[in-house]
Amino acid sequence: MNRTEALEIVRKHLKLSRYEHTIRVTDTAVDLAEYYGQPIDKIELAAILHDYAKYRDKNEMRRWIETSNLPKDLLQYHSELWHGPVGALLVKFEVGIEDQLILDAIHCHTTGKAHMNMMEKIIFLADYIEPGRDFPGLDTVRIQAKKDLDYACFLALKNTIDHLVIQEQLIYPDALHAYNDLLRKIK
Ligand code: DGI
Ligand code: FE
Ligand code: FE
Ligand code: FE
Repeated sequence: MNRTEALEIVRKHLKLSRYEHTIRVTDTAVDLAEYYGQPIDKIELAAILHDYAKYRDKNEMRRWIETSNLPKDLLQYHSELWHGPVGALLVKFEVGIEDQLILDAIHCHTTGKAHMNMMEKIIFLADYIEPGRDFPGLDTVRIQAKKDLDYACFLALKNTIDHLVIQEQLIYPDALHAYNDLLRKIK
């Protein structure tokens, strides 16, 4: 499946603003893939499809989690976290993507996880730093993205977790596992 075909598919599932975000994530991810010598076509496809399930009905997503082998603990956390894992499932069964590296990167793009591979880190980070985003501290993360990928991912997680703590929101364990894993790597 090429870029144009994949974009046509996701366009039908997204609002215009989310589709535009998807294109910016894709351009950012391809740039990082080139910079780090990673497989460009796969990373491009993962980026295009990363928010495929973003607008699925909450009850439908809950049913997918209940009836598939997705982690059941997701149901105890904010439904905003469901579109990555459910997206990976639907990209496989509706879009026909079989490549496990692509599916894994879609699965963990919101929270991260321990021991992320290059493709997972690039998708996770591209989603966070794409030029349409404006979080506090983002300039530093953008600079670090091309200096130290682990440190950039760590900063993205730290900022997100900081924000969630201040908002007194639950933190999904995979986000903490990602934070701990990256902190050990950069120390
Ligand atoms: O789908 P996007 O908006 O492009 O971005 P995303 O998939 O990274 O989702 C971002 C949202 O997910 C953002 O509002 C922060 C939230 N998030 C990330 N990790 C956690 C989390 N929310 C909770 N409650 N717990 C987490 O561990
Ligand atoms: Fe997302
Ligand atoms: Fe993200
Ligand atoms: Fe996104």
